[in-house]
Amino acid sequence: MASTRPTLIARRLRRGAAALGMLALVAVATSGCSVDEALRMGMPQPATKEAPTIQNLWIGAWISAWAVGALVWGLIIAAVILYRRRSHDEALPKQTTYNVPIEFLYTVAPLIMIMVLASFVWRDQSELTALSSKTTHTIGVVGFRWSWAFNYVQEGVHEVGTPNQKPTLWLPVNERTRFQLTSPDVDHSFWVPAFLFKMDVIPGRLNQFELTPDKLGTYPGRCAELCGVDHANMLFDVKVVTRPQYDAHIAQLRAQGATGLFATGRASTKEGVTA
Ligand SMILES: [Cu+2]
Repeated sequence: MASTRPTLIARRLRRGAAALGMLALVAVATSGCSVDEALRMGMPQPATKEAPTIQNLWIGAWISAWAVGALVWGLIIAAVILYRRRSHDEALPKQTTYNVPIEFLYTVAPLIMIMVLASFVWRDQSELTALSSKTTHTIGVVGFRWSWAFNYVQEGVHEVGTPNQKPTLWLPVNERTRFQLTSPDVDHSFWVPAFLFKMDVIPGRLNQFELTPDKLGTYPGRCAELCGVDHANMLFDVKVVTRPQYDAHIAQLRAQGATGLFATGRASTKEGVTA
């Protein structure tokens, strides 16, 4: 005796789900990602105190996208299987048009989804871009065609790179640092992937943010805004070190004569940036 239709459909749906699961496993296994990386959805290991907030927002967005995707794909696959044409002489079923409640549903449901996602972005972005009233440590970042200069504002020394010689920004670990971004020429974007954070560097504007690097190490950074012929060479490194190592590096810069601050391209000094 053959199985009844509902059990047959259930079995096919289960097989389909198992095949999709296997496919996802193979995709992760062959992508070269470790399980840890796959769980972070491709984000690098976070190296600041604030980075987990960004990582959670990213993972949360993926989970909700997958949940919505699974619901939509599930409904499509179920409809294809349950309402498929079963014989050649089967008539076309009654077509549904101008169904106001359904049209209302698929207008309002995406709106609600977007509003929920936007509210999380709003909450985290406000927290991440808030500036503390008292900052102990300030770095002036100057993005120019085509490299970077880093001004150690309190210490009064600087470091400048060239397209052939990438500069290194030294930061003391576990100290909240304010970054002041300026450009004397065109738009650039200051991006350190391990900080899970980037911000545009705009001529005539002062963009600021604060982060607390909390893991010792050297992290690559780059310009994330196509800015001209040598954009690809706007590379730099960030070295997160202990306070004594940081002080030793500052003393070394001073001994090399890299005193004073590199020109930021801004005329105004009211936010504390020296032009
Ligand atoms: Cu650039």
